[in-house]
Amino acid sequence: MSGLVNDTIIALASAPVASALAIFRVSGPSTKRILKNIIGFLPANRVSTLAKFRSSNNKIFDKGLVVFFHGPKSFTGEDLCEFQVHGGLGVIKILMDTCLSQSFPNNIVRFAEPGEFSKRAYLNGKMCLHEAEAISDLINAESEAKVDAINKILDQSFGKAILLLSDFIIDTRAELEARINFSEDETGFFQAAPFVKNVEKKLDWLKDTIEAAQKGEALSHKHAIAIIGNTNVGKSTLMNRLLEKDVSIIHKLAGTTRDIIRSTLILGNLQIEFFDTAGIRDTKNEVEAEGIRRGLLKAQTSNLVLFCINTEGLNNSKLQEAQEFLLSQQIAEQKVIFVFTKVDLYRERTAEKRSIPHLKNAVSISAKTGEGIIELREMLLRHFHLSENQDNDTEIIFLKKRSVDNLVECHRILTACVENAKTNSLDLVAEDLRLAQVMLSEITGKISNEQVLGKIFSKFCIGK
Ligand SMILES: Nc1nc2c(ncn2[C@@H]2O[C@H](COP(=O)(O)OP(=O)(O)OP(=O)(O)O)[C@@H](O)[C@H]2O)c(=O)[nH]1
Ligand SMILES: [Mg+2]
Repeated sequence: MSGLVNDTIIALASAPVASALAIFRVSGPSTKRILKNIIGFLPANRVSTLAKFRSSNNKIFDKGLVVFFHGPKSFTGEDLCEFQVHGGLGVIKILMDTCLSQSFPNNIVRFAEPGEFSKRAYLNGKMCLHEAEAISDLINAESEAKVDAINKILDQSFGKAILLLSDFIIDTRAELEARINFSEDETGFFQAAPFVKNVEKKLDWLKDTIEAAQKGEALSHKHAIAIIGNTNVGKSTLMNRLLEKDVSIIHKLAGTTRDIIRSTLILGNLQIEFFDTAGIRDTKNEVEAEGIRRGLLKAQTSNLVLFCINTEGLNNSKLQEAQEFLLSQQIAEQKVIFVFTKVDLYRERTAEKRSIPHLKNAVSISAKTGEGIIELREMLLRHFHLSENQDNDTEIIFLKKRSVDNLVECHRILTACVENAKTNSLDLVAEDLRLAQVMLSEITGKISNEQVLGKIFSKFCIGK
């Protein structure tokens, strides 16, 4: 991306398809000149003005609204104007060509690169980097929950909290530098206790914010959940029960499901794609064996695996066998929920109540009666850091992964910093604070390099 702010950039801000209206943006030093050329006058600042638009060969090609924003009070911080024209491709082409005809060697007018309007806004101090990213996310947000989570970033409270934390770090660093460079006679003793207390408060905020961002992160993906287990344990019945529709064939014969059956469910704002798979068993049937292979492959790449085991005959050694099987398939147990199935039958047949092995990541269900299904749904959501009865007050924010990673790293560094403060290792505390500050400033973009910025903004829409 060019860093030449002398260039005036133009872009279609609405979709490049024929439509009733289109919005076309111009930003940079030639904006006024372009405007005067097209509509014959400079409209009042920030007032929507009706005008006739003339092409470079002085023919009227459309009539519409135009809004001029005098820099620096504009989105980009530069002179900026927005044309509202009829959205036919011919009109848009003439408007583009007319703008481009105003390009001169020292006053270039050119098409904007993706994200270039936002990059200029950021470079001109109109917004922090995380806010520019939030706007780009807002454009791509497909659900109401995600829009809410992004707006929590755009309302600036997050940015203010980061700045407060940053200021605290800067002040403490300045104090520490003085103590490192001057004697204690001159500066007095470092008061570790109030410092530690203060940092611990910041750590609490960081922890809450990271959790809120992890919840937000969960909103943006389709989560894949594979249902696996031996034949006939009730995988397809569970699939149908979870989806509340008849997607998989259920039959008392073992080996019913062969191909992977997929179906999507919206659960507590999450988009979940369930995959019912072929029951696992030794088989000479090549078609069935291929189905099993595909099912296990899907389990390996899924975000979560429901490993179904028939409650009847279940004991600790069966469970251990299952755990060893997961290991052999390279399926991490952290992404597995053991689902003990057909618990209704088990209850009927087991006279003395043998206890079902107790595991944190296990749930007993009956897909037939519905027992345990609510609990299972809650476990799925908890796995993705959400709960089914997510009320609106629960803090969910949406941040880019790079920002969440920085918050996590900042939390780790400040935790180490507390330990170093307790042992009065001031050099180490100062270094921890420096590193923590770098993490924060990368989020807001107060310190960043051109290469990183180029990468970030190139993923934006053109015209934004
Ligand atoms: N009583 C009872 N029967 C169940 C339950 N879940 C499944 N079944 C029965 O168990 C049999 C097998 O169910 P499926 O859902 O087809 O089992 P599966 O694991 O998909 O089997 P494959 O596709 O062959 O691997 C069917 O007769 C179901 O009606 C349950 O919770 N309770
Ligand atoms: Mg099945």
